[in-house]
Amino acid sequence: MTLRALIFDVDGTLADTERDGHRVAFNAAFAAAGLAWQWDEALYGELLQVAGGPERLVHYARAHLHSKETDARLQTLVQRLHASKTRHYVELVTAGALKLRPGVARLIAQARAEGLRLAIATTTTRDNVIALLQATLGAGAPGWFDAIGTAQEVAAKKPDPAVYQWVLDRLNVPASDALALEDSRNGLIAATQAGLGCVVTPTPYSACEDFSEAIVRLTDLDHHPGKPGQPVTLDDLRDWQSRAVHPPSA
Ligand code: XBP
Ligand code: MG
Repeated sequence: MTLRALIFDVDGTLADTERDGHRVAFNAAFAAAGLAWQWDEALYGELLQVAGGPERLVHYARAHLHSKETDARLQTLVQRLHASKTRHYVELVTAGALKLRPGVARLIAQARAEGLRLAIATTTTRDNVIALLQATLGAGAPGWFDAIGTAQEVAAKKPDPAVYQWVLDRLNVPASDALALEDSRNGLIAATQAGLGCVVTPTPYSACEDFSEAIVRLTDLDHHPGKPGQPVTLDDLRDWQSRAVHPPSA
C-alpha cells in the first residue's frame, strides 16, 4: 500500500466556502430574483445537511416554505436560481473573497514535488471549483489535477460514493493507494464507501458531526494532533494511511 494520490473535497476542505461564499451567493440570487428568501448563518447550517445547491433549494422550498408547486415548476425555478447563484459565487471567488484553509497550498505543492497524483471529488458545480483553484493557486492550477469530479460529471451527490468512484476510475489507482480529505460527515461516508481512507478537517458548521470512520480528525492541515506546533506532512499522511488507525484527535 503506497500513497499515490490525494483526493480533495472542495467546500469546507480546500476552503471554508459555505458561510461567506455559497450562502452569500444564494442570498444574492434570491434578491436578484425578487424573492424575500434569506438564509442566515444558522439556517444555512441546517440546510447543509442536504448536499448540492439545487437539491438544497428544493428541500428548502418543500420542507421550510411548504411549497405546493409542481415538481416541474419548482425545478424550473431552482435551475434559474441556481444558475444565478453560481454566477454570484464565481464573482465572489474571483474577487478574492475566499482563502484556502491552512496547510492546503503547502501540501498540494509537496504532493506535486513528490510526484503524487492530485484529484478533486466534490458535489459542487464545476465552474465554482475552477474559479476557486484559479483565484487561490493560480491560473494553471486546475491542470495540476488529473481528475476533477463535480456535479457535472456525477449526478448522485455525497454521501453517495459515486464521485469518488468516478475519480478513482479516472486516476486508475486502487482506493488503497489513495487518500481522501474531507470536512463533513456526508463527504466522509462517500469516501469510505468508495474504499478510501479519509482525513477529516471539520469546519465550524461540521464540527459536531460524527467522524468515527475517519483515519484521523484534524483542526487543519497545519496542526498535527500529536506534535504540537508541527504541520501535517505527506509522511504523516502516509503513516496514517498505512496504519489505518485513529491517532489522537486535535
Ligand atoms: C458541498 C455542497 C455544495 C455547495 C454548493 O458539499 O454541498 O453543494 O454547498 O455548491 P461537499 P452548488 O463539500 O461535500 O462537496 O450550489 O454548486 O451545488
Ligand atoms: Mg465539503
